[in-house]
Amino acid sequence: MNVQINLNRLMGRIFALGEIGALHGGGVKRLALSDEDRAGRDLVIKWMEEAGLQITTDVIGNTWGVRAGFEDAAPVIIGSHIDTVATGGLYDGALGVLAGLEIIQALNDAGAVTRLPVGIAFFTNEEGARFAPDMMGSGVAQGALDLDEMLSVQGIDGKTVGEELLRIGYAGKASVLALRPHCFLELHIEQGPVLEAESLAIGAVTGVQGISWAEYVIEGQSCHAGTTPMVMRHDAGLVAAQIAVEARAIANDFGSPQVATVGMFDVSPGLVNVVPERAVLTVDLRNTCDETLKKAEERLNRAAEDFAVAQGCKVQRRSLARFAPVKFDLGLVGEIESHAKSLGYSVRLMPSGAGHDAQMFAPNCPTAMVFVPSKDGLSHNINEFTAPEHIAPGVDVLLRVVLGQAELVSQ
Ligand code: HGY
Ligand code: MN
Ligand code: MN
Repeated sequence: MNVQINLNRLMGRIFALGEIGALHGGGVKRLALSDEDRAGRDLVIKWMEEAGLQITTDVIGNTWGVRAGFEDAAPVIIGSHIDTVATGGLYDGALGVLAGLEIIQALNDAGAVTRLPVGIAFFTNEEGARFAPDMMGSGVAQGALDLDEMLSVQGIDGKTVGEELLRIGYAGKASVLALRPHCFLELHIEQGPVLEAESLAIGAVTGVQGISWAEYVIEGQSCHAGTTPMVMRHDAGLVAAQIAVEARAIANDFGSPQVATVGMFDVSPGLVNVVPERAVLTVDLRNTCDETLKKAEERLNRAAEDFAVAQGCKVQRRSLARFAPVKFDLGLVGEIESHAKSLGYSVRLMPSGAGHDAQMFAPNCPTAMVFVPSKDGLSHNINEFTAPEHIAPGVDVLLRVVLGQAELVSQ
């Protein structure tokens, strides 16, 4: 088969995209709909144009480029995201988009004809770090999230999705559900320790665990740190800390795969000699079992109420994201596993701990993901790293699944 991946070209593009939003000391910050995100989008679209793709942008800024097939039919789509968290790496999301572009380029270089069109896509705000929830663009594109509701979401800096989409010039014309793939495939770094710990090359991903994000706002009363007796205090900071400790206790009591994270924690006025009158924290709970995740949510919410009452404070909970666990297409997962084996790569089935755009496509078309190892299991960290020799097997396997699904007619 002379459809050959050019690993150097792919790595060159990963590093070039990584220049956009590069942080001093390494890592990348390309928060959704920021100037850096716009620049990253512009660069990937330039590469899509150079590859001769038919490019579309939809009403929430999702963008895809399609290479014509022998038949004018639903395309095989390879997608992911190019937005990052504030302490992001070069590979989370970008690898999936640019590996798709590399596969397109390899098809072009070989003059290959596929029966079905093949396309690549990047989705708006996969991370959810600036605007919650995550997987926002792909969720809207696949009917899981309401467009108007998402356009009005206010970010951590007070701007709305709709305003920022217009500002960066990516409020497109294509409607929700305009992207209807034959199947959806995503290559992604594992972002955890499993493949590296087991010295495996490929993860054939069986699905994505359930995700629950909530914001807790606690209202207490500021008072003098020195003169106010402890029994008279309504300390919002204490209640927030108790909620944070309870979140960890839930993860410890439930055991793996239950995880709990307090990612944002803020007390005000935040002064050394003032008892906090207000506190805000976020709690990210995840589990592969939705029933258990619900139990974790219920226990945390009960505890939050009890802590607040005990301190004479008020607590408000706002849901920021709630996605049930998702299963990927068994046939496609099997193809990933068998291609990996026939190529001589070690492979295992595994669930995804992280959320991904693929999970939004799973209800609507056959969908699956390929994982490659993350060094030290690190991601959402500026030291995120996957060596080129660990990327290559993932692209190899993805290429074969794409060729199988799109059906190579000639080359
Ligand atoms: O939070 C997640 O799992 C993904 O990185 N958005
Ligand atoms: Mn990602
Ligand atoms: Mn991420």
